[in-house]
Amino acid sequence: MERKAIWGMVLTLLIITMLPMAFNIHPVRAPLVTDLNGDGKVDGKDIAVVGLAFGSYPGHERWNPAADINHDDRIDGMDLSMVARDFGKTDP
Ligand SMILES: [Ca+2]
Ligand SMILES: [Ca+2]
Repeated sequence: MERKAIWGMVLTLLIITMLPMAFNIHPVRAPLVTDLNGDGKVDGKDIAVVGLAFGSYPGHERWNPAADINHDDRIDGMDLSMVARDFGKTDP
């Protein structure tokens, strides 16, 4: 009976320690999509990448697929606001 209780505790502790690890794999590895120049942080340079391609679409001379963050084939205020929202964030 006592042995069963100890195993139950060990199993509970194991689950408690393993669960956060299982859930952390994806958020930690997820790249910062608004870090457009890939330097590990979202700052004015990334805003500039969207700014340079602003108003463009596929086939346009200034089109930059990386700046189309929401993948709607338009570089507009939506993409700019997404970068602005992540401003100051760093890649974990
Ligand atoms: Ca950046
Ligand atoms: Ca877009």
